[in-house]
Amino acid sequence: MGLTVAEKIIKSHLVKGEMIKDSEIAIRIDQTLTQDSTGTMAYLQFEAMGIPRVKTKKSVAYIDHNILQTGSENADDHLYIQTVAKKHGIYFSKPGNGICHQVNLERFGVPGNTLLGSDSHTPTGGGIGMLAIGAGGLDVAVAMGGGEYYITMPKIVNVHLTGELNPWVASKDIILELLRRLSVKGGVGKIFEYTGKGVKTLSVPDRATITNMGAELGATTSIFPSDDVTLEFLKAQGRKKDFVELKADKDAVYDEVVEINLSELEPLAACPHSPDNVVPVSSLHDIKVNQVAIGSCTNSSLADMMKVVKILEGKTIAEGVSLVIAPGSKQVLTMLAQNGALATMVESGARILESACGPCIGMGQSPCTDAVSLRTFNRNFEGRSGTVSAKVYLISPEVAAVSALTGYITDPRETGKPVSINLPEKFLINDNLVVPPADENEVIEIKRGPNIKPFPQGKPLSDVLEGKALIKVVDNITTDHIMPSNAKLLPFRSNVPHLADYCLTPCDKNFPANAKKFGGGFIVGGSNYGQGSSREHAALAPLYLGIKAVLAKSFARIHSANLINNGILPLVFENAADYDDISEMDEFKIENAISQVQNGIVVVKNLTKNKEYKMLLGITQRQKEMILCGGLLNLVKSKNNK
Ligand code: MIC
Ligand code: SF4
Repeated sequence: MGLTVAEKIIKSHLVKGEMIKDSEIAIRIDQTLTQDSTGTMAYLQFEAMGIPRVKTKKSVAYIDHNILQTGSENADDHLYIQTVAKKHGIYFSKPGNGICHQVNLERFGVPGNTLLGSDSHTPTGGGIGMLAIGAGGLDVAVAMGGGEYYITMPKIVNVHLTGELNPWVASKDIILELLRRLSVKGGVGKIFEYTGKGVKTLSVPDRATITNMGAELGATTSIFPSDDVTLEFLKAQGRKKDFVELKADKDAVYDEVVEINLSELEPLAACPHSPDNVVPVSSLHDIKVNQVAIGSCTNSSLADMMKVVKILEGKTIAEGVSLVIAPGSKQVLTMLAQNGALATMVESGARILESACGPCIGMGQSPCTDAVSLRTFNRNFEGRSGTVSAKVYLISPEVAAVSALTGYITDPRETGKPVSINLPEKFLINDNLVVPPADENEVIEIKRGPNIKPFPQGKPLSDVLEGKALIKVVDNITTDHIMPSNAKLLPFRSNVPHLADYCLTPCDKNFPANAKKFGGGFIVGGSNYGQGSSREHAALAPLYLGIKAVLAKSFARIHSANLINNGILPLVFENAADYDDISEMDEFKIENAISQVQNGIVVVKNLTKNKEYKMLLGITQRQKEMILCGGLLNLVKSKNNK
């Protein structure tokens, strides 16, 4: 039987298990990436493992999230990451060099390699045929130390592309169409592999937009084959030597097929407050726009920027609009400066931001109260922009630029002749903001600012777990709810005790205080609990607050792994109706927890209601061991001691 592209990469990296769907496998990791908002914690954990030097082919530490320096915290954390990277064999991408996923694609990604990143949008690398997966910081730390990465062997979905995009329709519309059809839960346990004649009509940045936002489907990752288009891209980046061809065998077997005829697509928008709330842009006309933001790891390539420039050329943005643009990397920004495009942007009225995540993670540029904000980004969860009442729509760069000019959400097809761009054959290559690691015997002092606090570590599982249902939340709760991120909180990513006071506060502002008052307890969630970001803080803050288990209808992949890595039980209702039965502050008790965990079925007694709930612990033997000893770090340490 033939293999798909994803299966070929998994097969060549398989260290444990068999490629049987739904069974646990472990793969070898070639490259890792971290960014600063998850990286500080990942490197503290790496240090705690006591491994002197990374064992990967390449590990890169990026600075792109925590770039507003309104106090010393972020700068201190950056210095910590820079020195820890230098010491342990990690390349350091300085602030200003760009967004991790954009830079990794341009400068480091290698088709056929595996990449593990402490950021949920790591699958961007699938745009050049990498098997690129997002994970919690601790998993990335283990991979840096040469440890394997465990996943459940995913189902492989064939997204079969035919036809060709019409003018004004963008690759963003392809992934929005998938989100419209499949929802934010539709990709759980799956890899989306793109095939068909439509593939060759898409450039590498187009492909990367799609694999990037595949994260919003809840997918393990997404991947394109590596073909002539990939070769051209790598040549333009002076990296022809990194090219290998990768294609699925003719008789490859996929678990599911999704057909998309590119010629039938139209400009789409994800409406507030979920990336799968997708409608045609044409249905949204007459909606007045306050802010347009162009950039993020989804849409900040040179191609995206040049399309925007062509639309803005010689025009002025609408009176009521603030337009902000963040080119994705130093390479993109320098090329825009050199070819004059930057001047065109500025002349039209755009405000140029540093090459970083910026407004995507609420690091500045929060819009006004009740604003309509159009963003080329990938997430529009409520409050993520920093303005709780803002209504964020996710759209393509074309829709963004056209709407910035009209002041209303505008279908660009109404505006006349489409723009066309020509990209240079050679991109500007200057990696002078990438600091290489030190030689092995060089002595490096690690600089730790006062903001770096010890992180909470799990304890071996007690045999009896007791406490209250401290909070009960609805379906699709995101990690932005569990551990909010914004300009005020991001500087504290290395200070879990501080962050814990904000845990789940968008759902219930009293949650942290109640957790402290009652000495910990339980969280009750709906389905797809913990979707979104990879931030391990969404497990570390509950751990700090004494949370013993989360009872939910289902979990998002990365968050569930983060809970287990930190010794918190992710329990799934066998009977979803039991969820309805629970009231906040009900008293729970789990007896014989150790043997129940070993058996994979845990009975939770609701002492208040005099009921019992059968909960499933669908985790592997290895994960059970982790829970029993209080998390991955304890497990690694106990193995190292042996
Ligand atoms: C995000 O897009 O939510 C982030 C910020 O990049 C996160 C990482 C984080 O929370 O630090 C992600 O996607 O993993
Ligand atoms: Fe940064 Fe936004 Fe991409 Fe997350 S989604 S990595 S915050 S640009």
